[in-house]
Amino acid sequence: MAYVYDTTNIFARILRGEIPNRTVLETEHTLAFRDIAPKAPDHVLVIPKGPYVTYDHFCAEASEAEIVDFTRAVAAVVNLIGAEAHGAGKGFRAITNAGENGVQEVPHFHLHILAGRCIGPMIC
Ligand code: DGP
Repeated sequence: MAYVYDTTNIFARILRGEIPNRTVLETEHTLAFRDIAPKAPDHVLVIPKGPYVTYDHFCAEASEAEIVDFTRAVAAVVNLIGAEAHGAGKGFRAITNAGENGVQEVPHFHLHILAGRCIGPMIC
């Protein structure tokens, strides 16, 4: 599958420093920041710094270093928001929307981390 990355998307602009964000964590290959329209007390978006459109694009084309960095960053974010705000061990939901049927708004792969309250059985 050919993935076409739009360098004007809002997260690309955040990564270039053109738009401010509330950073939770930054590593060599990954940035985590608070969602502008939170759906839970803690709603963090974790994104790779590389130009990947969707989760499957990231899995197919990112380097092992990027994938490991991203995965560990997710765990670090979960720890950070759990410890800081709501007590560790309460749990969270991780969601990624991909493409038209996934109703993806921003075409740069991102994982939503939602925590701080019971999210319910499903989000759609
Ligand atoms: P999705 O539907 O999965 O593509 O969700 C995109 C999310 O991005 C949505 O929850 C709102 C968030 N978002 C959109 N624009 C901005 C922005 O400029 N800053 C931040 N922090 N979040 C944004």
